[in-house]
Amino acid sequence: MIDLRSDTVTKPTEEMRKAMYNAEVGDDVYKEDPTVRELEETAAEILGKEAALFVTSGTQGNQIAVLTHCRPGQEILLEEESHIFYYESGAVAALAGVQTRTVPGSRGAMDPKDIFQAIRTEDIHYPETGLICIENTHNRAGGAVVPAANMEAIYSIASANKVPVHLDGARLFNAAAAAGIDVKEFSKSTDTVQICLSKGLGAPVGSIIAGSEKFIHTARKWRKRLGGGMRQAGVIAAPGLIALTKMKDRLGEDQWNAKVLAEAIEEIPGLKLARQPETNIIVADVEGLNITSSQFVDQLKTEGVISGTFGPTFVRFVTHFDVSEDDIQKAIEAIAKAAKQ
Ligand code: TLP
Repeated sequence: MIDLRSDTVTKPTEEMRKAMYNAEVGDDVYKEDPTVRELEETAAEILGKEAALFVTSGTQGNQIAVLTHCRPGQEILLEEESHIFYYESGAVAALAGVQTRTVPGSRGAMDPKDIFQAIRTEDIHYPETGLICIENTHNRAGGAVVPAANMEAIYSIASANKVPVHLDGARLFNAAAAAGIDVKEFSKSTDTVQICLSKGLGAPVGSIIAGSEKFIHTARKWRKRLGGGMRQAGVIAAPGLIALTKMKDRLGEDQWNAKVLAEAIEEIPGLKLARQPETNIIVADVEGLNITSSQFVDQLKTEGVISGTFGPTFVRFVTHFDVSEDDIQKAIEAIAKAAKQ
């Protein structure tokens, strides 16, 4: 099977497994795990922040950020198809007790003018704006790169209004690879950042949140409350360290494979691209085949390729470390066959 459902499906490399075996460990709730500390320090440096915290998942990282920045009854601004709004099971309402105010995006980028308009002024009737969330790359926009200049413009409006900015950078290294810039060019326009080690970077588990020392101090407490205080977590931090330091330089390969796949999909009768791919995510529209996305996904599975539904007629394909150039050629043939049936 060629699994193009998500870049979350990557298996740890041999080097990662060896690092897990050899990892020096301690009790991380007492901050005594040297491997976790090394991962957190390395991540903070790469992201240009004072401190960082190793968390269990991207969702946990985003939720800890919202919980740490906000108080119940506040409002958060976020793009209308952002992961925090769309895919986190309503957690911001269930856990942080904040309400969401969504802002439309163009290829995932919110217009700074809309952000300016949406920030609440002081009024007894209004909730306070507690946080602005940006997502980069933007998953539902088809892995689109939110330009650094757009983030800078939003950050400047946010700062002028004393509203913090959180970046859901689950695939931030993909954005940096596609834009040809350092991740700091994005993270500098944020107060806090969440990055996933377990997506394109290939670690088996874990995410990082980074921000000021003060923020991370409180975030650590929220992580504990959520049951995310881990003990000898060095065994999972060790592959994360390899992901962070060695795997980010190969993301261009995934993006190249995505480009090859997207160009081929465009040529298949009945299929069209729903989004222009910029990184490792391709969204195809199967409406022209007069079938639903789930029917297409089922059909394609019988041809040996796993994909995911992304709307009634949208199908998502994600390239990653465990998919070779050769697999992409096989996937193209399978997609063409499935589209014919
Ligand atoms: N995204 C997953 C699914 O949840 C949709 C995927 O397969 O793409 N932020 C963004 C932008 C994400 O895409 C994801 C995962 C997360 C956060 C959450 O990360 P995890 O799965 O580690 O909780």
